[in-house]
Amino acid sequence: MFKKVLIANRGEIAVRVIRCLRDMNIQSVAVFSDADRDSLHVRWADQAVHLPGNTAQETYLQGELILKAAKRCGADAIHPGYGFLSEQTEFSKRCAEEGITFIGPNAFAVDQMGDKVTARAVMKAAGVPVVPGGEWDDIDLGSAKVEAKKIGFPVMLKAAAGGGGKGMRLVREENQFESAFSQAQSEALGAFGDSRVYLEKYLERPRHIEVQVASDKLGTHIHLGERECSIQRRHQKVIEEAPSPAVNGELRKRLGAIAVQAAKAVNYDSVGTVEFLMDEQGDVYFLEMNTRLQVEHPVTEWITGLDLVRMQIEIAAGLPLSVAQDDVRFVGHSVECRIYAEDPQHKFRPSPGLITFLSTPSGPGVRDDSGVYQGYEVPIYYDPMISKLSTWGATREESIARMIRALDEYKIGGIAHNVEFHLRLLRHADFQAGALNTSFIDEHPELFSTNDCDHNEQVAVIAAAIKTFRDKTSSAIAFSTDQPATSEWKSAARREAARGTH
Ligand code: MV4
Repeated sequence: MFKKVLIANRGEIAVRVIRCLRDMNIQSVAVFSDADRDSLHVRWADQAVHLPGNTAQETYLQGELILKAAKRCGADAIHPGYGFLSEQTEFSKRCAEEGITFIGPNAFAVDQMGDKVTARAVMKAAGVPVVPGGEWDDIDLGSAKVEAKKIGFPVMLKAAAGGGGKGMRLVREENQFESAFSQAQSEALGAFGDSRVYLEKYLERPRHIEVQVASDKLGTHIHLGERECSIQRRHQKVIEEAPSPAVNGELRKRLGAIAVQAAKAVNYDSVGTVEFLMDEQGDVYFLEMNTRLQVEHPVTEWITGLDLVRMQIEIAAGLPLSVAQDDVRFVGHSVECRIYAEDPQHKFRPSPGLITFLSTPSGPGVRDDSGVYQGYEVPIYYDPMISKLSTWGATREESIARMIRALDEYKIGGIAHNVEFHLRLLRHADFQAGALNTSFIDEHPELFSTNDCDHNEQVAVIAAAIKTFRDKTSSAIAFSTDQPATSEWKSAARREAARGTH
């Protein structure tokens, strides 16, 4: 096993990895930017190395500086977390050259899945259902239009080098196709240096369902069930849950088998996620594979009792998977809310700044993966996610009830945040009914109204407090005519003293 691991990341995920390393008796090395000098991951790590600068580009994306730090500290492995260098094969290859283990999948698998056209082709060949569509290296407009007509409008144009919602374009009608196609090509070239685009049948209001897989370096592949991630905003997930309310035992087996097929097809050898879209008929299609640990991994940990970071580290060290498919049991239900320092009332604009007060929830079935503390200043330079609150319950109803209780307990002062917004989502009848799709937030503007009972209740409580305060102070004033108000204790003590008793 590794002796010392460097975490090439920041915030809650760096803290999450450090906690696991402590559980495993492995030394940890943090790296930090100027803005992250006082961050939690720096405090928790056994060692920390400064990377000068503030932006991600200057710091957490500087592969060579990070490798140098790892070598200097004697780290034998690097954990990339998510984002930053986690899916950059140039970096993982450099780690190998320097004799440092990259805790993640092999570069071949990452590259195959990183190119969305290749991924589609590999998945098709492996018998995995993909969205009806087509992909080309170089195609003229006329032929592309013929293909689009065959698929049937609306269609979606996507950049081969894109993913995660970048470089997508919806084409509703045939007469818009030509301009959309050339625009998509030039946009793709500008954004990714690669003009290749592909075409898919556009699915209306799909659900986003993803399957967690784990594969070791000995060729064993298992799945750990699905997560429902349909509650998103601008391709940022907001709430995730496991299991999906739209997946029964039979579909879970089928999705799991497909995800394992996908992992096998690219010789996957780490923890990873196979994303699917489910249409309104309940049909599922492969979308993309994420070749990293994901933000929402805690909900899978809750229902399986497994530690996904530990699995990832053990796999990277060459150990066989610690569980067989038949040992994996799904118990109960879990929900996760991403707590962001952003203002839902103002188009979710980021709200960095000093956290003047913080009181976080706990108790039965509650977990808070946080990267902040009271007195911490949320920097302007990075993603404004400050914590992930997750709950477990025996049923979906229980995990939601616990989440509502936990959100009620969550008190954050000094910055705008989305705790109230989460409460409105969780209390929404359609959410509680499990009637979810990727347009949920856009199609429910009432989630943004401030004139709800929550607000009125707060006004009533504040009014009652003011009245009580006034009643008390006015009786105190009655004792001492034109003197300033004196406490009733002091007044009582003075009266007693005047009477000469003890
Ligand atoms: C789609 C789609 C509908 N039809 N593809 C968005 C993120 C990227 N990974 C793929 N995305 C979509 N692809 C077809 N053929 C709708 C989306 C989509 C979406 C997908 C998952 C979660 C949220 C989404 C929000 C808007 C659009």
